[in-house]
Amino acid sequence: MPHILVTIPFSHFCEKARWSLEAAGVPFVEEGHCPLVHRVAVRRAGGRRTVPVLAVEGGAAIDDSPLIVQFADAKATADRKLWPASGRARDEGLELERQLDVDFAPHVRRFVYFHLLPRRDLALELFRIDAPPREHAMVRVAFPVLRALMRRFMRVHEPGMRRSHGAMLRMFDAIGERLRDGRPYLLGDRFGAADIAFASFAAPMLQPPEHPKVRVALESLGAPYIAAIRRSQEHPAGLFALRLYRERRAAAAAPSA
Ligand SMILES: N[C@@H](CCC(=O)N[C@@H](CS)C(=O)NCC(=O)O)C(=O)O
Repeated sequence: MPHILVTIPFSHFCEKARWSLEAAGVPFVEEGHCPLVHRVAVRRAGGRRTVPVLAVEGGAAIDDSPLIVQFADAKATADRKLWPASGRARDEGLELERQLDVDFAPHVRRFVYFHLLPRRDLALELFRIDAPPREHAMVRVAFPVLRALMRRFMRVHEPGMRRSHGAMLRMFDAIGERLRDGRPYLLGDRFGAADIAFASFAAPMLQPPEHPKVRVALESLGAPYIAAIRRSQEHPAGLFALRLYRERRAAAAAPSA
């Protein structure tokens, strides 16, 4: 059996794991699920609660994206490594990843869910992506309950959304600042895991056309979300992430020679 990546396919944490495995050239099969129902699959795969979970062929489950990235990095050949081998650059990269995981990704998610969850049609369209049809049918029926639970678990409300918007913009500025010296990637000259993490987490605010799972017609999103996307797309950090999707995302997905 190959490695299996259990996901909620549209999730930005899952995109980070998927892109990392692909960039490292680690083959895997993805198993997508709908939100909340995913917990059954997560448990079955040996994880605790969240996706992504990588059920390693013949091994234990890895249920945290930084550890999945480290697994991918360990398997990668020298030309596809995701982290510098050692030293200051590696520590700096791991610290940046931690900041993105903690201080950025959850804020993007809360901002997006605040605008998305009132829209049953759109939310269900996203939940449908690569999910088992039976699961999606269940989620359709249970949508009002599911939505209430998601709002509660992620504290999706107006003041929270505003705080998250501020935190998100601060990270865009910090990333823009880091790139001001003209470096092509976050740690310098080499593309790697920090770039993948930022681009994956920023994707819901940028809607890059190269995203392997999510295709949303921008016009369907509602004015405040569209305005935030437009601003992000013009921000230096947004332009950087869009470039990574354009230049690196399809290449990562292509089977290695
Ligand atoms: N620290 C985890 C966080 C992953 C995470 O928050 N995953 C979300 C999807 S975006 C999740 O599974 N949420 C559902 C839940 O908490 O039940 C990682 O980096 O893998």
